Amino acid sequence: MNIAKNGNLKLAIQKKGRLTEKSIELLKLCGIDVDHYSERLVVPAENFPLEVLFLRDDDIPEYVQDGVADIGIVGENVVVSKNAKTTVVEKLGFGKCTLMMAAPDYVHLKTIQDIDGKVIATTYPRIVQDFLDKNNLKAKLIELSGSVEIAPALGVADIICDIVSTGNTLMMNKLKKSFPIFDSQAVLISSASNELKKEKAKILQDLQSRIRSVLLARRSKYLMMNVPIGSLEKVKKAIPSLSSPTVVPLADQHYVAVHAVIPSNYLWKIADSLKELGATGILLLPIENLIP
Ligand code: PRT
Ligand code: ZN
Repeated sequence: MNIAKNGNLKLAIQKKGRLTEKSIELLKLCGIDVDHYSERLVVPAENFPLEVLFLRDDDIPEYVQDGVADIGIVGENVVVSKNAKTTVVEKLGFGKCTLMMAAPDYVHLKTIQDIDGKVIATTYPRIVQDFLDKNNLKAKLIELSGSVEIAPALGVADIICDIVSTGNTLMMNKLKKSFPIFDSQAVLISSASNELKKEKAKILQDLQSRIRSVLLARRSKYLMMNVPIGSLEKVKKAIPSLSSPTVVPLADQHYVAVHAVIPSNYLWKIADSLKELGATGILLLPIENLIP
């Protein structure tokens, strides 16, 4: 692979899979445009000192560990299962899934102890073995690279331990969820042994603060409403504002407009009290970016 030896930060993301679009979208929200429709494996960002390497997700932890890429975006499940020397720099809040034990109806799996002595098919033997050790259990692991859910029907294993997101795949294969053993999401990783040169460390710092702003914006909403001036102090107390609310005078002197950034989903907890305090025209808007 011919990677330009310029001072740009090298970010590895999944070439084609569940995390690809979301990774590109996150960069876009950070103001960084990457053309990912070409067949090139290395694509320079258009407006940021970044080269994006498109790789199989399984290879990303090792490439980051060895400094082929400076940082990478990959599922936490892959990071742990590859056991590469990398550090999680940021949890990214997408690609959420759970590694879960599941069994056919005819297998008794009510308590964790029922796992003892079973044959378990999985793509993640390291994570499963860790779980077994922590719980003092013994089981035989069969490592499969895909289609884990058909292993019980084929008589290859008693139960499986696989990634579940909606649960549809388990249902279609007549398997029942039992014990969640690992919650995963996409994470930003860097090498635990290769320290970045000063220039690159600065670029990473800039990228990280942009990512943090995007994540903060995702967890927040912009609340706007008109409030009777007599209730203003009580309304201010009711709002769990991330910054102090902005109060704007209105043509009608009995009312003021109140704007505030609040955590997503919080409005439903306070909507009734706001109405009781006479708030009208309550409007909640998404925020694209939020620089703290
Ligand atoms: O080709 P490459 O090796 O790069 O990709 P891949 O096929 O190994 O990975 P990919 O694209 O399937 O998943 C990338 C990452 O997305 C995973 O490592 C997880 O961190 C995350 N992720 C999130 C998932 C899922 N959700 C998911 N549902 N990874 C896999 N699945 C599979 C699961 O294995 C099972 O077969 O989807 C099925 C279950 O989904 P539900 O929705 O039916 O429950
Ligand atoms: Zn993979």
